[in-house]
Amino acid sequence: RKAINLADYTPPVFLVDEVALDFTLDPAATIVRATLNLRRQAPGPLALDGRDLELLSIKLNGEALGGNRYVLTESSLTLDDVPDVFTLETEVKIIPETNTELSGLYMSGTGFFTQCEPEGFRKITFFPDRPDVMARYKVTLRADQSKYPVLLSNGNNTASGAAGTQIWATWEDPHPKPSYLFALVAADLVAVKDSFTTASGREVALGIWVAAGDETRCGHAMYALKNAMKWDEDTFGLEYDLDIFNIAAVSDFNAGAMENKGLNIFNTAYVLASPATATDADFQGVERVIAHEYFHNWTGDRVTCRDWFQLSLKEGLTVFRDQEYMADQFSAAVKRISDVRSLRATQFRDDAGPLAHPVRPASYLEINNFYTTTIYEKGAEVVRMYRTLIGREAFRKGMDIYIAENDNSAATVEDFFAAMQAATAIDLKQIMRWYEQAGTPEVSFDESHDPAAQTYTLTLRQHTAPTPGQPVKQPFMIPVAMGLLDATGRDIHTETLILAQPEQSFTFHNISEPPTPSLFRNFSAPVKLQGQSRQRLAFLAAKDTDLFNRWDAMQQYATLVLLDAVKAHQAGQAFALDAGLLEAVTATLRDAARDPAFAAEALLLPAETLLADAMSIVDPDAIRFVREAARKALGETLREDFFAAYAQFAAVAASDVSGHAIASRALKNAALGYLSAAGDTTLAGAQFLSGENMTDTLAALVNVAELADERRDDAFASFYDQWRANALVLDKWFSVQARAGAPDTLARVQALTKHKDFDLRNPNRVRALIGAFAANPSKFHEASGAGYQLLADTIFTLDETNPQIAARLTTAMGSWRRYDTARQSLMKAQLERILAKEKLSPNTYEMASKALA
Ligand code: B3K
Ligand code: ZN
Repeated sequence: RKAINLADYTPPVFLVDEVALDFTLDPAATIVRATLNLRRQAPGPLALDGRDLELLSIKLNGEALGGNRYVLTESSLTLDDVPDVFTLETEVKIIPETNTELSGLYMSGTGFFTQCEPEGFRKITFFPDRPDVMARYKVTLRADQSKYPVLLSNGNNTASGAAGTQIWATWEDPHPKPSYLFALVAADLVAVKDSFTTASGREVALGIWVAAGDETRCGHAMYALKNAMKWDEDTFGLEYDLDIFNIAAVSDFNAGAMENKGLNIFNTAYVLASPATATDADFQGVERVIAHEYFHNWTGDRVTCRDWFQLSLKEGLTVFRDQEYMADQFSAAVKRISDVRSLRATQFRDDAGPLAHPVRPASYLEINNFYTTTIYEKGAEVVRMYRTLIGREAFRKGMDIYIAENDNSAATVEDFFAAMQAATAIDLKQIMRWYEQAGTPEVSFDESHDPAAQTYTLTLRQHTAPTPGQPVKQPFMIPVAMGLLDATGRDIHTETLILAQPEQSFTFHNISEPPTPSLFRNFSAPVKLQGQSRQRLAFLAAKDTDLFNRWDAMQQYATLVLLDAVKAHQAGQAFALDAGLLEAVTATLRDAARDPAFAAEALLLPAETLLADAMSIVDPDAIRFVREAARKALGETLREDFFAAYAQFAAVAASDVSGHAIASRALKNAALGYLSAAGDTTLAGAQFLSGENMTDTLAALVNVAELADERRDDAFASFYDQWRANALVLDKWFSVQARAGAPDTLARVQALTKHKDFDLRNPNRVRALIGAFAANPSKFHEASGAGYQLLADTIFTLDETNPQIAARLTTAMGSWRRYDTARQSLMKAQLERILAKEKLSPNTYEMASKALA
């Protein structure tokens, strides 16, 4: 198992200018004929990647080659003696129906689909399967008309025809692209069609291809696509560059979606949505992912990555773009709050454990393991910091330069840096450390006020703990968007400071009274701010003009209070509700009508996982006990207010998915959660029964799931009866049960792994049951270790069919060192058991071995 290192990068020996592919599609034996026009760039042999390919014939400039002219291994085809410019033709056989990895060409439901990023193309044909080889593609597909009437690939459909029972179609993509952006679909699908006129007046034909019957659930995806196309024109001046844009939905998919040029392939979960079947969060997920993949057309496809170490160059930037898009649709503050909530829950956690890696890793065994929240979400934070540091105008200029300078080429993080640097006079050099060093900086502060001089001095310090392979950290360049508040909560000064040294002092003049600083407004850097007193937090929670920091102060306050309660509980003391927390929740609730979306976020207590991350030895049972006790106490104390809020926000139509309706439901369901925690379960039961809206039905079910009695069992039985035929809704049925805090959750999950609708071959189903269970903060960590055993058993079996998903599940045990010694040894034993498995995939090997290191 050999590591690939960034430092070893060498440019390709041969480039491919054009490639013609001809597919005769058959589940058991697909024939792929490839014609490559190759051009030498450097001395050396021609080495092509290829896996699971049966080579049938090979020709160089039209002449058939004998076995003595090439060397074939498990993963490559090498030709030593080749000219500088030539044509290579290969013919291979592949077997889509046995491809369970869902990488390359595979079968799902009604047909053939591909997933080539990052290294799936080498399972289709012999090719230099690396993103810095960009070629123009001409693709012909041939298939049985009765089974696969729809034939799609990248670019434009230039010819089609029929021959007997077969049909064929030729697609040509005028834009050079890396092999990972190749795609084909051959299936029995129907299209929802529309069109979009670009800013310069070109007409683009839009198609969303789904299984018959699903057309009624494509409206939101189509709306989002057109909206995103317009937004990218308005915001970044980026126009779509082909005459056709197709999206095809597939139910077996490892990721959320894929940005193949002109032919995005989507997990059905991010296409299909109707108010009866999808929650408001699902609707937002569809919109976000549709926008994200569309935005890749420029940041990913037109400008791609030189190598996979640069993955964040396209992913971090495109996540930033989709975040900005979503912020422009609803409430920017609420969007920021929910993004930061998940960054802290996932990326901060990874950054603090054995799997921590920089935004640009220096080394990997298996690139599929690096599609992480660090590459994506922390990468987006780095892009955001560029903008915070240089300002919106310069950032837009930097984007224009980046696109213009790197169009139709494979770029690096340095190219992005150079474009931004060219747009500003601020020296950005030190920002590169965010790409190179892993770990979450901790920032602390001291302050002093001099009444005579009327100055206020703020001293900021940064420190970053060691991460694997990086014992000593250099200081980061940290933008600190801040304000100084007077005693009434008014801003007396606002500024963005730059903290670039281990310690730096900033003096502010004309400050007559000691102010209250509000630091890292709108989360201006992915750091942990330490040392805020409760009193300060309570003041900021009530007064800060920055909505994000108001929310954050309340979360930090609640975290401190709940962590104290955990200590008290561990010491055998009874739970007592903190008066300040009660006051803050009361104020939020009574003021909810002003901004219900914000209030719904502010009413949520910090997640169990966040509390866990703040403890030196995680006590999952105490955390759960305390958090539930707090919810119950708040629900009981504020019963009248929660009932009033529930009633006040209940009046929205089931079919309404406007921002206003989403916010109202969020607030109503937050109230429902507290009332259920306080024992008022009839409300949840009634809401479950009356549901015509999946957000409401599911919110009710989540509360009913906590009751370990027949009310729960009846609800799940009736939900199952109603939705058994709808895979995406059935996923929710599995996942709510796996996430429940009820005492019998583990046993129920064990039973569900044997359910007839549980299917290890379907990644959505695996994530819905096993992924959700592994994220259940208390039940997965049940002291017996049976939860770990269940996860490891799944990984064991899954590794043989789908190593990508198996490796992903393994990360759930990455934080094993944070638990008590008993749980530590139980998790460690399972990781060791996985590692000892015969024929373990490199994917899972990398995650298990790094977790144990
Ligand atoms: N680029 C794809 C992810 C591919 C995942 C490969 N394991 C989707 C996206 O980020 O837009
Ligand atoms: Zn992406």
